[in-house]
Amino acid sequence: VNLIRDAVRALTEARNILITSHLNPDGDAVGSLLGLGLAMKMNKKDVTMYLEDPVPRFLRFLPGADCTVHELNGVASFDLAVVLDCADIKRIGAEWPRLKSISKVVNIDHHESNTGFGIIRVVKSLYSSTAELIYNLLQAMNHFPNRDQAINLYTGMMTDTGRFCYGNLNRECFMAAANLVEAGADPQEIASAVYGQYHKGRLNLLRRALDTFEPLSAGRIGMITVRQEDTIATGASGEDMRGFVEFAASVPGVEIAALLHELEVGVEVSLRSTRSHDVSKIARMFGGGGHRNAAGFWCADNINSIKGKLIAYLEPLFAAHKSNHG
Ligand SMILES: [Mn+2]
Repeated sequence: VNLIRDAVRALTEARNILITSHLNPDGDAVGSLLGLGLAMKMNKKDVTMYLEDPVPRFLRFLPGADCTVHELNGVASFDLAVVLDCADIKRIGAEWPRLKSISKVVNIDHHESNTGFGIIRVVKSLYSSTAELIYNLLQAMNHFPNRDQAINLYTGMMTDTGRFCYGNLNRECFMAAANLVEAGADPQEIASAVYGQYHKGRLNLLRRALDTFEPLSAGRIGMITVRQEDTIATGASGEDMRGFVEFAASVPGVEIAALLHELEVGVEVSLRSTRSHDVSKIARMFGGGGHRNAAGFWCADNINSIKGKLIAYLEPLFAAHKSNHG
């Protein structure tokens, strides 16, 4: 079944297209939204690029970022909605019920846990990123990305592969990235815009965060904790914590890394797996989601109670895996 062909037909036939992605948007959400949105605008479509949350500061360099809208009130009706990078339609936020009134919903995603919403589903969990899927979709439309579109798609691929380091990479992914570079995406410029943003507050926050590193369960869990007082004292924000959990994951012996970020209400938990453990399963247990190697969830508990629950959940998993370590 060529589902990409169905999506191509729907996009070709549509006139008013709503394109959207998830809350707390990351590089793949914004990059694939803008990559597809700008390409459809070029194809003379009426395009609304909607995100409930604002584009985070580190992604505002992306061409078209200022064309995103953050509310749908008063916006005309749509004959097609494209939902990107969302395992569940509710991930787009409060406006999700509005999509029921749109005759065609296309679901384009690479989460293994995708619920299968939408009349057309391009859900391929082997892909590095939704941006890579969009690249393939555009190819199937005989649309070769221009520079602005290439920058967006390249950014989506780069961020969802941890700067081309994770296990979700293959030849096709690098070939797509190479073609995007040829179309005008500058790897150095993009990497420096996304990752070269350690302002003083963020550096201070990182120092505090690293100080909290704790090896738990005989070093198989690496935990980093950021409390509210740390963000307040350093003037840093939630997006400044991106990448922190990777430091815990890079400690030898750590199989699962966790970053616990205390919010005004509850705690946001980011998980990374460096081996065979599937952290998306753990995240789903706590009402969140993600991928095998990177996932997350929000929990109403306090830090100590979440820590206890995580350890209680993980220790039996480690016991089951013991034989692998001789
Ligand atoms: Mn993604």
